[in-house]
Amino acid sequence: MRYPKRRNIVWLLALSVVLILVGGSVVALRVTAQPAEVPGHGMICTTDPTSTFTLTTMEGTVSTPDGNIVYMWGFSEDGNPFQHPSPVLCVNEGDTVTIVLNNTLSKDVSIIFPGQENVQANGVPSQPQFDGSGNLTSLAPVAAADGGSVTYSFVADHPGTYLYESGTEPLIQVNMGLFGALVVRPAAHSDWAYNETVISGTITYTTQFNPDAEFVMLLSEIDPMLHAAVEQGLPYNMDNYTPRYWMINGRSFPDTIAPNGAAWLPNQPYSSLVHIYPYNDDPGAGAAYNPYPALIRYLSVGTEDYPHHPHGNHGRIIARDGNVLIGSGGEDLSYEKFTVVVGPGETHDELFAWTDVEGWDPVTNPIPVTIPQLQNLTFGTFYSGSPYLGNTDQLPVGQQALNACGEYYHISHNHALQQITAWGVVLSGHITFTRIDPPLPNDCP
Ligand SMILES: [Cu+2]
Repeated sequence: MRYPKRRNIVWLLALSVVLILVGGSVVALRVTAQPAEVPGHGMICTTDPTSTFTLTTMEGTVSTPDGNIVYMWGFSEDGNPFQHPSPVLCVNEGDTVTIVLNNTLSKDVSIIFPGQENVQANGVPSQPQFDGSGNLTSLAPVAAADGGSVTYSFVADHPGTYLYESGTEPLIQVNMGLFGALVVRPAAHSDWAYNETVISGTITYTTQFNPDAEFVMLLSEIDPMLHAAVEQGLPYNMDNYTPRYWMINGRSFPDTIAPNGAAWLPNQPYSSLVHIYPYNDDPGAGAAYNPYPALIRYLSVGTEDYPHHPHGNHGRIIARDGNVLIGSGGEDLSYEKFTVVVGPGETHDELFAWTDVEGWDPVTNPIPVTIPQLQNLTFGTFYSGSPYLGNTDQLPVGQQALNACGEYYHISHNHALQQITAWGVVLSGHITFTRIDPPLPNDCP
């Protein structure tokens, strides 16, 4: 899944038309118009054959679900317009990664790459910067304000999920949006998260995942008063720092579940809907055979722990901060978790599969309770009218239905409930959904 490095009108129009036609949700969505495929959901990688990226600092705005517009900064790649968050850069283990930072802002900016070793800046080791009085001014050499440039490079030695972010006034600049995700894929297995195999008794454990089900959850927060002060060039007392918005991949719920590239979110291209279908390890199951889990890459640039919990099934944490969870003797240290607590600056990789444990079926295995009559039910717009996966049924007259094909939806959210708000509006912020489609083949859009 590659993100086109140069967008054009034709591509955007074609995407808009396709998104409208399919109602916006979509494992099967494949944009055939040039220049590249853009899936409706799932991680969108920005790649380059030589792993060379030109990041330019940009000003822009994002919209929030309470109707607000917030001034932001961001890194845009290769002449693209402002986007938030900055692009997901994907490289392969062993690549020499080159990042050319061009700074258009009126403040010095730098980039740090937590987890990468021997980072060079303009050919010399990237190190913290100090002024003449010995005060720390930046965690890395800067691209000077108003047109400066600096080139960072490193060898991506370790597969994993990492951040890249501003190392200059990071409390302000990261909150302003100068951050993104960096994914390093194992050289030998692009569909494994890490190289290692663990054999524990009769169980062989690898980090192989379904490449059509790879997701990023980049968690962040915004203090809009800080952003207003920066926009107006005014000082801001960071003692007053108060986040009001919480974002996943740069959007607050319900925008989080809109597709990648949604036309009404022109600067916020990344969906965070986890769109999967049931786990099935029976090789005789035909198209329903789905033996590899989804991979969800959690990252946080917030200022406090975010206890994120996907409902429906536990996930298996396989790595933290780019370190696969294997002991020194090769033992499997991965663990199942209901709530993934992602601390500031951390990354957690999770394998996630939805298993149809009970296998309820209206004919062969009906639910052993009487379903109340229609007029005695209340339900949300994502209910299909039937409790059975893949079935749709009658809804009350006038009920709006956003369910497409009898799929299930599970909420997936931050359990610090004050953070599922948008400046006081409840049920926003750090919420997204897991969408489980009926097994393939299905007629889901
Ligand atoms: Cu919950």
